[in-house]
Amino acid sequence: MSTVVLVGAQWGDEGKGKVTDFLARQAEMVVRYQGGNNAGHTVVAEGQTYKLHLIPSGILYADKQCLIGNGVVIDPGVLLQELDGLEKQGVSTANLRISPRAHVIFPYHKSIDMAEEESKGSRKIGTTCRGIGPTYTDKASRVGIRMTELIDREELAEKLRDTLESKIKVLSRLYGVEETFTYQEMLNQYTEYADRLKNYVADVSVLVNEAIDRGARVLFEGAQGTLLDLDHGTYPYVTSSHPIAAAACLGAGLGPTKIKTVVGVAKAYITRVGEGPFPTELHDQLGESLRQRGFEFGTTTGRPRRCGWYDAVIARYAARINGLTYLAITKLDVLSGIETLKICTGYRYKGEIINEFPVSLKLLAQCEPVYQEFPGWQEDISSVTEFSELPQAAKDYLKNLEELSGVPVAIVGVGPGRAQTLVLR
Ligand code: 2SA
Ligand code: GDP
Ligand code: MG
Repeated sequence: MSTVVLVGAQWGDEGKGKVTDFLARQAEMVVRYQGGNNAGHTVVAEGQTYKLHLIPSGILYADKQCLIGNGVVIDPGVLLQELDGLEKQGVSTANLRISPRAHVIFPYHKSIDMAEEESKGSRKIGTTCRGIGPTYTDKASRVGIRMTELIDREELAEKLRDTLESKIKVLSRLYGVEETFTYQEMLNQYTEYADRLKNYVADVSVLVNEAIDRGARVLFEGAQGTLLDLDHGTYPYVTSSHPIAAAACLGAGLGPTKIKTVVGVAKAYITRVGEGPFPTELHDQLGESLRQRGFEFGTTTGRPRRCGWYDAVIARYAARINGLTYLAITKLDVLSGIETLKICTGYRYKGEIINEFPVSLKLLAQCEPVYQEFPGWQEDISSVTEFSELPQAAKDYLKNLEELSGVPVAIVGVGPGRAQTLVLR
């Protein structure tokens, strides 16, 4: 491993937290480069469960530097809660650094997120209502407040005065929401946050490039997934950042020539939380059973996740968009006990077979999955430690999944714990 970008190859929640924690053993530095506390990355280590939202999943190792890049949006109250929670669990956060260029989430961003969702009615996106979209909107509109301004009292006071007034007007006039935020209260609260966070602020781009140039192993941890990418996902049912591999460069401040390997994390089936078309979704008892067995509920919001068969059209799309070197397949254990397994190999649309993931959502919504069927296995595989110990049917399922996806499988998850990980390559 040299410079590795780890991305979600589906609609998020593929198990990126677990795989990052696993790969972080060999890294010196772990970097988050997009998203915010919409993300929920679960790591189970030494019998403890950690739910990380903003802090990179490498934090559980005392000797790894963990960086939050400029591409991330930060809710400082949530970040401080996460820091306190980790310290309480005995995890040191001394090695965390935050980019001064990262944008800050304020309470009005959350109110706007909620009001926008409400106003869309049945066309709502199903956001996490954490203020992510409105914060990236402010960044693109060049009215956002960054960490560097947050930790400068005068700049914060001035920028917040300008912004807050206009946001209260927007909420009232556009959405009929009367907020009772007061400037002084918000300023006091954010000044308190700044006092606690300022020692973590450092130039992440400099740190990352220095580390790579001295030959250190750096791991970039994507949040959400390829199909939630603002450009390449199922727009408009996407997040407002770029969960794909290319964004690691933009969101941490390095050039593409420095990335060597891209690992796509995918479940052995597929899930989605939030609205939007989903060709292989299972609306029956099997979908419900996958949700229960895989414990498919949002790590941040607790929302039930929609479940379906593994979709190789999506896998091939993720391989192309991210330039995947390897796949890490998680949750193979959840498929134990199913008599016949299916993998979607293409879509049927008006009698024609489509092999490329469509752009038009209207078209995607009318696509019917074409499946290949494979025999399942009955054995509990959660204590298997070597690929060779897997039942033959599980080995064959993985082989077929690999061939249909067009990317070699390097890692297989057979449970949430660190030890429940098989290394194939
Ligand atoms: P947002 O809040 O603006 O980013 O929402 C836009 C869409 O992105 C989806 N999204 C997610 N999908 C899967 N997992 C996410 N993280 C949490 C988790 C989600 C949770 O780990 O389980 O707890 O509900 C995540 N974050 C954003 C979202 O569902 C919208 O479709
Ligand atoms: P992320 O957002 O991609 O990090 O994924 P989440 O943490 O939101 O959701 C993945 C869930 O699956 C978490 O509860 C993990 O602990 C769990 N998980 C990860 N890998 C495996 C696996 O191989 N098997 C099982 N059973 N659970 C897993
Ligand atoms: Mg998640």
